[in-house]
Amino acid sequence: MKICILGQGYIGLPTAALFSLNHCEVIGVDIFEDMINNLNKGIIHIEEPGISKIIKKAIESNVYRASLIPEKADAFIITVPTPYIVENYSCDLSYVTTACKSILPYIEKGNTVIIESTIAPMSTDDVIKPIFENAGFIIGEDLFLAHCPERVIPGKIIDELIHNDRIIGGVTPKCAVKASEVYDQFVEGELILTEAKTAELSKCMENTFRDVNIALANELTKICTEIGVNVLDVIEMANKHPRVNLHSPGPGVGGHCLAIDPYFIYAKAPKTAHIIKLARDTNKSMPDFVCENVEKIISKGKIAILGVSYKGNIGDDRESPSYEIIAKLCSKYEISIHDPHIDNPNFVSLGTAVNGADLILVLCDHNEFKNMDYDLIKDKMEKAIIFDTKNIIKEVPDDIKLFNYGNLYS
Ligand code: SAJ
Repeated sequence: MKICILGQGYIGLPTAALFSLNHCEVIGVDIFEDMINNLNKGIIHIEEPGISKIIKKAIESNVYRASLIPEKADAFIITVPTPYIVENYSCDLSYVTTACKSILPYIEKGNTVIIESTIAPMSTDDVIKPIFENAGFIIGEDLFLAHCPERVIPGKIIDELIHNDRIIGGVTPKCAVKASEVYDQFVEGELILTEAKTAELSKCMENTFRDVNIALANELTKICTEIGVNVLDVIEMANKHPRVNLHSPGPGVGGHCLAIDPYFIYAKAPKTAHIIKLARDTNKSMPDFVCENVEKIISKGKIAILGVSYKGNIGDDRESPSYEIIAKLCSKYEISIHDPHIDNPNFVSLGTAVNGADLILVLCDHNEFKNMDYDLIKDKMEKAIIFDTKNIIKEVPDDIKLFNYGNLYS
């Protein structure tokens, strides 16, 4: 089977890697020329375990090629970004529709087109299907169109692409069957056939579920700080209940998924989706909460920011709350930034970041921050104080003061 994948980012590239490992010929298309040239040399732009080795092998065996232009194939998979439109929170389908239009010269009768990008409910039927119908195709008869949302977690993408169950939302039942034949090449989880609109809303709701639960934990943190209870102890105790799973509070919710997808549902039913919007607002308020508490700890001086990735152990800083926190703090404090997973010429080593700092502000749960070189920190800081917003530092030497969400009230 020949597969053409549009978008070679966090989802498209690992998906291309797995098809190429499983006897398919894969063309990976993207609009960034440098990325395409690098990919063809085996240079990978994302930090994700396992991908680099598979892509290098696939290039050597001529089963993977990156290109700026699509080619004829049996199946086309769209994995391009879907931001939200700031004015009304609706799903910006422009990258998806552009990608769909770009394959029109290459698709032939019998082909399958799959949208993996997260999209608002009804997008496939109302917006994407007409693009192919207007080009003369009859969906379900001579072209098969489906929405099959990706559900993988960065850091474990290869494993989850293979083992997670997969929702296959066909525009018609035959479209779903045809799309499932594509994933059958490598997916070992269950392929669950349904309608496109059900697949769209299921995917948006999965991320909304997580966002709402994180909001609950963040709200609990604010309540506990207000009334003087250790929120981390409360979460630990409550989670001993067999049917309770409070999530972890933090400095906010980042990434290209949870911080965006709930809005797609909200925009469809703004008068009804109260909890969904409130959860977004609560999570978006966390950078302010962090800054207010920083000000209670130190009123001036230098802050060493540790971590700008949107979550631990990945090199992805899209929608990271760290940037909002930095923007708010930099008018009042001197800021230095250290992140071992992000390549940025303005970022510095741990030693340089903490040198002369009055506060270390941990904003991301990279493993490197869980147990740091405390001798170095004590050496470089006059009075070592750490504020850990991810609650990952369990123990520090007696002469280092550690704040986390559990003791902000003290
Ligand atoms: N976070 C918390 N507290 C928690 C869990 C996460 O504050 O208890 C924060 C993280 O620090 C991060 C953000 O939430 O800033 C998102 O991280 P995440 O690990 O929850 O999720 P993503 O965005 O990396 O991946 C999610 C996953 N969705 C669900 O778990 C329902 C993944 O399965 C999806 O494929 C992905 O979104 C996507 O692409 O939609």
